[in-house]
Amino acid sequence: MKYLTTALATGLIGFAPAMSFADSEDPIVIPIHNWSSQIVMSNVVGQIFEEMGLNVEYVTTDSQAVYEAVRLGDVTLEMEVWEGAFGASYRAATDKGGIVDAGDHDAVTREDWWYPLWTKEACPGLPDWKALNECAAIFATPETGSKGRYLDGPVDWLKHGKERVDALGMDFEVINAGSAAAIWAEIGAAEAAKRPVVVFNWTPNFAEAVWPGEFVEFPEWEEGCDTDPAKGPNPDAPYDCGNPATGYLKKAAWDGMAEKWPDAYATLQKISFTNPQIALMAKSVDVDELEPEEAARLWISENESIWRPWTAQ
Ligand code: TMO
Repeated sequence: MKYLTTALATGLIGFAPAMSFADSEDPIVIPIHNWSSQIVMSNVVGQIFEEMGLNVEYVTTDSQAVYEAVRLGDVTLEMEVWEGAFGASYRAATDKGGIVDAGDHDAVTREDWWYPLWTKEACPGLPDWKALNECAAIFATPETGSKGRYLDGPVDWLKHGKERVDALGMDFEVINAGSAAAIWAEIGAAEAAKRPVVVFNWTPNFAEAVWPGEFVEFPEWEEGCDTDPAKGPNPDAPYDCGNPATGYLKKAAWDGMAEKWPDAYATLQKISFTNPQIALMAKSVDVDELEPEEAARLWISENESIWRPWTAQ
């Protein structure tokens, strides 16, 4: 009664958000990783949940270990399950139980070896991987000796660059970047002199609007290429294929989420971002230099007609 009186007196009831009486007041735990679109999108979703009157907590986690954390309910969901980087960890967690598929985003994804278009002037046979390999010497650096330098992603993205180089007998040395920013710095440093460079990249991302470029075409991905040596051109080794060229981008959740936060789970299932939306989330941080929370607030304020319907029960 005291609460009600106070609430009436301060006019709070009239302005109360669409409070969810069914959902738990415990915080929904949202994991944050090391690339910009995932951080911005996770904040967007967290802010949507807060608009619904729910509590949210963010934790920085390893992008492979997170699937075990979701399965155990230590974190509640994952907003960006990229098929190329995380399909194997997601499948492994699914096989153990405790993690559910909360639906795919509209976005179609690709993650693989990539070069800015000027690289093709020095290696005209691109994007074919065999042509790239014949050009390996133009990518050589003091660090890699006679071999070409390939800058792979940070180790937790587990791109298996080394395994691929071995499986396909390539004259490249794989170097893991310490962060996504190191990849953009490598491209930027090569730009003025139009120096050939090959790095890990992905789409949707901001990079495609900044540096026109192409993915290297490796032997086409087939299911099981990362586990079954028989798949792909080398009968004796796994990882002898490119990553999926039209991969999924999935949302995943702890299987207890639907019961503990039913409204939030229903909203999560409806959430779907497109390639341009995700590229813009990355740009807001990597080019426009907003803080991810700020970028998310901006997205929320400019796109209410998109996200509000996701919250309707
Ligand atoms: C996981 N990533 C989108 C950076 O390839």
